[in-house]
Amino acid sequence: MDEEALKLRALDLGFDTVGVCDAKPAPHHDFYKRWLARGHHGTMDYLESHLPLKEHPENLLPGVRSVIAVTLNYNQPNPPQPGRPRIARYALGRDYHKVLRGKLKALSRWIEEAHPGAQCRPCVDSAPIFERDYANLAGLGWFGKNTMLIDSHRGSWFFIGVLLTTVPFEADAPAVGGCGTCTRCIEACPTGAIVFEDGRWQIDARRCVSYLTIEHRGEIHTDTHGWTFGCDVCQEVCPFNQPRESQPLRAAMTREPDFQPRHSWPSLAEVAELDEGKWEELTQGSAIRRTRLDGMRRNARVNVRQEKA
Ligand code: B12
Ligand code: SF4
Ligand code: SF4
Repeated sequence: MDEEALKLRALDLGFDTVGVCDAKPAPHHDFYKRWLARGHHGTMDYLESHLPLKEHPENLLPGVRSVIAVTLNYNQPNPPQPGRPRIARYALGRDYHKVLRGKLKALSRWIEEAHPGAQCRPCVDSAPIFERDYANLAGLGWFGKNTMLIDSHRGSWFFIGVLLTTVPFEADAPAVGGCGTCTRCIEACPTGAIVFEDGRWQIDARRCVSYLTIEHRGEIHTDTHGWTFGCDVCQEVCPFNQPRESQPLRAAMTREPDFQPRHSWPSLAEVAELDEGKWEELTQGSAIRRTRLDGMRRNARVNVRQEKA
């Protein structure tokens, strides 16, 4: 099938970039294993139980030949509002799992119509696959010291989705690039979560504000530096995310209507005491649900305490 047609279809569906790589074994599975062995995943036990499945996309779709990787920009202005919850940009609008999955399903249908008998499997975030690695192999970006996948022209404010398919498409070349001598994210990270070990910069999730406010259960004993859900500091400071005249796509705003903010949140003091009904209303169809009501209340309490200190 014509790769050109596939890519045009993906762009038509609203994705910002698309690339293809062969369905080969995960290139950095051993590094990931050592990252887990160091305990950097904290209590994200699902990452450990996914370990064997992550070795090869064949484990997710028998007969898979190609991995189609896509990106979708979620960037939008997000100035801090004193006294209100500080929510990372990726979670301001509709849950990205739903948005990307819907578009990837439409792409699957298109492939399956052209190739009767073909099989496809969309993966967004929660499937056991190294999304950044396959997106890198498909030419969509390289690894920054903050571990984000960075597109030299656009920056890193994008989600990644992958579509596994039994149809063989011609592969693109992997993306190349690098941070050079820059260390801005490492200096700016409020909790020192970007650490150099095992020959690479990586995140010790146990210190990362994003992990603490979203994935961690139980009390938070450290400062979350004003963040109530997620954290964007290591992207906000990255030079690849600063607007630049010679790079018109860099730091561009999202074109996805579903990512527009859905609600205006009540004050931190109110969020700290939020009831079930209001929580349901505020988080319907939103990725914020991941932290659960008790997590969001806890995060707001931490913010209130820190504002007073
Ligand atoms: C677990 C997880 C987290 C954890 C851990 C983050 C981390 N950096 O590992 C926590 C909760 C902290 C987190 C936070 C965030 N996350 Co997150 N997360 C994931 C998830 C589910 C798995 C990531 C993973 O495998 N980590 C394990 C470690 C070992 O990965 P790593 O350090 O990046 O190492 C890889 C590379 O360095 C490479 N590598 C290793 N050795 C070598 C050697 C060479 C030479 C090279 C070139 C490469 C290489 O291979 C390694 C394995 O993949 C992915 C979705 C998915 N299924 O992939 C989303 C994902 C990475 N997250 C995403 C986002 C948006 C975020 C946040 C921005 C959300 C927020 N605002 O709060 C933050 C950013 C924090 C940060 N700086 O990473 C996006 C990233 C998009 C992008 N442009 O990169 C993803 C891809 C989800 C998606 N579908 O869009 N996340
Ligand atoms: S998301 Fe925040 S806490 Fe986590 S590594 Fe980036 S700057 Fe540090
Ligand atoms: S801030 Fe600098 S070091 Fe960090 S990811 Fe961006 S370019 Fe790389």
